[in-house]
Amino acid sequence: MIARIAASALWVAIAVSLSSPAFAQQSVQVEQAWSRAAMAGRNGAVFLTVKVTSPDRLIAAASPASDRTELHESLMDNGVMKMREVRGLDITVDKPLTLAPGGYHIMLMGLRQPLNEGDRIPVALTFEKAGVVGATAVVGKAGAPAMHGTHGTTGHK
Ligand SMILES: [Cu+2]
Repeated sequence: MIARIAASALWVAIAVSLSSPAFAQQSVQVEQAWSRAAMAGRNGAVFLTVKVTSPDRLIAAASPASDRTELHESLMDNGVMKMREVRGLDITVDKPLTLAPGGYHIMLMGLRQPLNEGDRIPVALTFEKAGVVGATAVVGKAGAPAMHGTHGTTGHK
C-alpha cells in the first residue's frame, strides 16, 4: 500500500527535488526513523533523531501516508497529555533533535491506509538551511515501545 501511494504527485515532486545536485552535500543526518502500527483514518506519529553539522531548524514535514502532516509537541496539562503544533524546531551541532513518544513528533493526520508492522513510510523533512531531506520510517508494533497517555488516538483537536 505504501509503495502504491508513493507515486502520488506530491511525493514525486519531493523525490525529484531530493535527487537534484543541490542536496548532494548533506549537513543534516536523519537517524532511527520509526512509527507505530495504526488504523487507516486515524492519526499516526513518526519519531526520529536529527543530527547536523551546522545549526539548522526543522520547519516542516510531509508524507504521502497521511492527508496532512504536522510537527507536534506533547505536553502535560493538569495531568493530561495534550498535543499542539509547533512552528519549527532548532537543532544545534552539539544537541541532536530527538523526536520521541511523549515529546516532539511528526503527526500523520488522517492515515490514508493502515500502518502495519514492517511497513516503510517515506517522510520528507524541510530544514531552513539544508532544504528537503528524505527519511524512511519503519513501522513497529502498535503502542511500542511505551505509550504515554492516549497520544495519537484521542485528545486531538
Ligand atoms: Cu501529535
